Amino acid sequence: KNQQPVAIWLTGLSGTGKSTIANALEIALVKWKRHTYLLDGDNLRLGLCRDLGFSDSDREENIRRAAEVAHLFVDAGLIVITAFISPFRHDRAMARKIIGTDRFIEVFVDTPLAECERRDPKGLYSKARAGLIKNFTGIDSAYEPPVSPDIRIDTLVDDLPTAVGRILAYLGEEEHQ
Ligand code: GGZ
Repeated sequence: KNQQPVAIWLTGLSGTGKSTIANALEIALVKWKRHTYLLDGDNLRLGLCRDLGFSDSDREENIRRAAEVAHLFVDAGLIVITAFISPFRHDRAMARKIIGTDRFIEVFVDTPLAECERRDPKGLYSKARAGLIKNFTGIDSAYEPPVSPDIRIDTLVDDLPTAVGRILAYLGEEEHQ
């Protein structure tokens, strides 16, 4: 049986490694000869969502548009990988509804805030602490962790190949249902 098209929805704080996991997962799926599309803030916030900032309502609209685009690509038969902070449960539930409950795989990329701040690859946390960036997730804007994600990746324990392997294993299991 062929792999069902799905959206693999990564959620987690800035600096958890969502994009790194998304990229590595895409490479692995292409090796499996799957057609994939990766959606993230880098390709959406520069174009389709360039009018949006980081207020709660702008994030909601960002996630709504991302989910609608993901839905189109899933309909076209692609495996869509998304890498948005998507901090609010309500917005992730909306994304699940838009894409289709049975075609939405929620992956919680779980890294403690203190570790994200320690890594701070783009210096954004220190800017947020200094008040130079407002509404920064984890500092002065909430992150609501998933209550029952399909997959949880603990980046303090799981290295990149392990994380990708967990997602691939989940997809493989789905395939045999
Ligand atoms: C969170 C922000 C903010 C604020 C700019 N809060 O680590 P990054 O840089 O590359 O990823 C973050 C990205 C988050 O965009 P998303 O579209 O994923 O967010 S959401 O799902 O909440 O709509 C970060 C950068 O944008 N960034 N300002 N205030 N992240």
